[in-house]
Amino acid sequence: MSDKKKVFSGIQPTGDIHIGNYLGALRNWVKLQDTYDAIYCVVDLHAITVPYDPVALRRSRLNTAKLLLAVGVDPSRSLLYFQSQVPQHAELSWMLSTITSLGALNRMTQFKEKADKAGKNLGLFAYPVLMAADILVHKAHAVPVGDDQTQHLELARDLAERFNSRFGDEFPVPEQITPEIGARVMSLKNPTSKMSKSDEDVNTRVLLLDEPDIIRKRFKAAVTDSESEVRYDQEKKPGVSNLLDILSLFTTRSIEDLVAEYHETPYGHFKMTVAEAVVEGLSPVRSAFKAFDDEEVTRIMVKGALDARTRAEGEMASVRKKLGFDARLGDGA
Ligand code: AQP
Repeated sequence: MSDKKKVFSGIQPTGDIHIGNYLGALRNWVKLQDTYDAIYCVVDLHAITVPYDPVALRRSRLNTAKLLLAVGVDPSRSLLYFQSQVPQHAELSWMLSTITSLGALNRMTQFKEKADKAGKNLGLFAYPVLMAADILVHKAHAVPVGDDQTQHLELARDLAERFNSRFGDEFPVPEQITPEIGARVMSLKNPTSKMSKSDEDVNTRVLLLDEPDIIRKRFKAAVTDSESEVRYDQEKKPGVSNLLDILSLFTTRSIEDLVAEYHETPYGHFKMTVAEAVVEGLSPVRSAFKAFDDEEVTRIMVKGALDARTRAEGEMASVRKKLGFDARLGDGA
């Protein structure tokens, strides 16, 4: 095992991955593989907290894994697996739930938003505890996520500290890694809300596997404002600012530089410039996705799950002991 610090993150296999997921989280996943012991997970147990179809889930979890490989998650440098295949996540989640206050869960804004659409169930309410377990089961030091996950990560940090002070030092308190630009990519139709997989309106987002003409169509219909100047002002011009963020991330040019070039460009033309940058930026992802076959991806994920189980089991021994479960099977204790 390496001496590097550990980084953990997960993505739900609910629906298709959009450029918000990519710019806010996945690009960092890929970058961090070089400097951290990287552990990445398709969090399929989280996906069943909202109504779903098991047949569709089977397909979308495999496609999500394939997309992670296509964006550059490299199984020779990172551990990649399905959460449901590593039972230690659920075990630690139960343990952590016993030190989680209902008040903390009641304050979670994502639960309120999702419960309004999907209905309330205990799994959805306890989702942030399972997310904390996902991170802590690997004793991760850092978590690359978009800023919509800040509140959940704070709970994970609280639970690590609470466990350590009650039962003795066990978990590092994980830090959040969020990109400076792209931490919250906004909806193309309602630029004051984040781009989201579960938004009913498909025009709000661009998926990593969208065909070039669909990408152009989405940007053409993107909401801007009634002015005619391309400038960065998140409060007064959220639509244009969001487009500038996206263009900056796909071209690696600074916002300042882009504003200097495009400030007098008509919105229609500017939107097409953004669309073309995204089409070009996503083209290698689309090709890589097509090149993977299902069996190969399944093999990678099975190997990942076996390794992840071994590692999680190694970490759980001292957690169990601290909680008073230190008998070995067969001891009769
Ligand atoms: N709009 C976004 N901008 C930047 N980052 C984002 N993320 C999500 N939306 C944006 C980040 O993507 C990672 C994976 O997200 P997830 O699958 O765990 O679910 P989520 O955060 O709930 O994202 P979605 O796409 O909006 O899904 P639904 O609609 O199901 O809620 C996370 O790191 C997240 O921060």
